[in-house]
Amino acid sequence: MTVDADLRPIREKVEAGERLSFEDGMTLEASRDVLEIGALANLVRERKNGDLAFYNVNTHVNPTNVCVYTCDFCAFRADLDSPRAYVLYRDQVAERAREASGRGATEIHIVGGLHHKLKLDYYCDVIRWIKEVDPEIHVKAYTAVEIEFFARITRVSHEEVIKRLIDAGLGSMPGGGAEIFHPEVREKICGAKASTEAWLEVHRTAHKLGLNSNATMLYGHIEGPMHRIDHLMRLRELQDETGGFQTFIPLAFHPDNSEMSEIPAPSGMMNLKTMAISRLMLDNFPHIKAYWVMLGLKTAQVSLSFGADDIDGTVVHEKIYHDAGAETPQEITVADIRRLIEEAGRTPIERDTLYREIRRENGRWRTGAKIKTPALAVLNG
Ligand code: V47
Repeated sequence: MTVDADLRPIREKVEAGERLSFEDGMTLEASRDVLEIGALANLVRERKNGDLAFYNVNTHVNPTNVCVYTCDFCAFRADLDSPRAYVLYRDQVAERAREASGRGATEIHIVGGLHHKLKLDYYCDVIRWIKEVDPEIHVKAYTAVEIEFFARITRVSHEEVIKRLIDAGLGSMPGGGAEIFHPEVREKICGAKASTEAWLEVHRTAHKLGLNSNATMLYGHIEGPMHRIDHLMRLRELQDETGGFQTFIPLAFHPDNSEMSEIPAPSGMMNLKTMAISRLMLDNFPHIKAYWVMLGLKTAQVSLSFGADDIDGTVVHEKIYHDAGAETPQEITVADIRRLIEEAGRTPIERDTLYREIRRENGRWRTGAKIKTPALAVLNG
């Protein structure tokens, strides 16, 4: 098979370590040569992270599924008076934290609905209830959409909300709620919630306050190539300014039980291509995550050669994707994760949320040094 000739100038740029332009992104999107795009992404992946593939031991807590917003893609949300509606209070959250702590989890990932009646104090308390059980566990909580909502209902600034959450024990922010930034799409699929500008501003503020965060892109629905490249360019621009993003996670749309259930889920080829293009365009993001819950274990494994260097963690209690028809298991064991990574020809390495190595001895864990990837080794001499 011959390599797509349109990709030759892009290979030259990638080999020279030059930044790709918006037009280059569109050329990648237009190409059907997924293998060459994957090979280029793999080159960048190995330059940044060698053959390491990161995972963590984590669990998810979704404090409530009640949400004032009605985003078309979401199968998780419920109305206030729905029989499916729930809110987790102190005992349930503490129980989840005890379970996670008992399993040796280093991270709890919190994301949920925007409840009509709960106040910011409740969302702070959720973090406190976890920290009371295990002060060592890292709480990665609340998307920029949630923080923007808390600021509005509390009538304080984003900065004030983030400070109060940090005070409660917040350690970092997940990347959800980004969806697609371009207004042509955002207005159609989730027009009511935080705007693109607000999402970016919340992350800018979090980075200024010393928090790291992640970023996502929900693809494979009504968006086109231009919207995806535009999305990646906006993230790259903010990362140039703050350097606070750690990981980018492309999220493949799961249509079941949503208002967009007539749209087919993106294909395996699209998933691999989007992963690889993300790696190539986001030259200033240290990590790209193949979130196995959403991709499936097999595609997540192959993604480790298409730009991804991280596959998230053990997860355990996931609702957002499973409500939308994900057929992946609720949880995988560390042994499964390590085997999956090793079979992909990579070296598994357990990390904490901030990419420090985790060392385990006698059933306890401790955080080691920041992991030395080839990119870090160059930076640190
Ligand atoms: O913001 C919701 C997406 C996100 C569907 O930061 C859907 O480490 C596909 O952001 N089909 C929440 N996607 C999950 C998220 C995340 C996941 C894993 C790791 C991290 C991280 C962040 O899930 C939402 C939305 O973009 N989503 N419904 C659906 N039907």
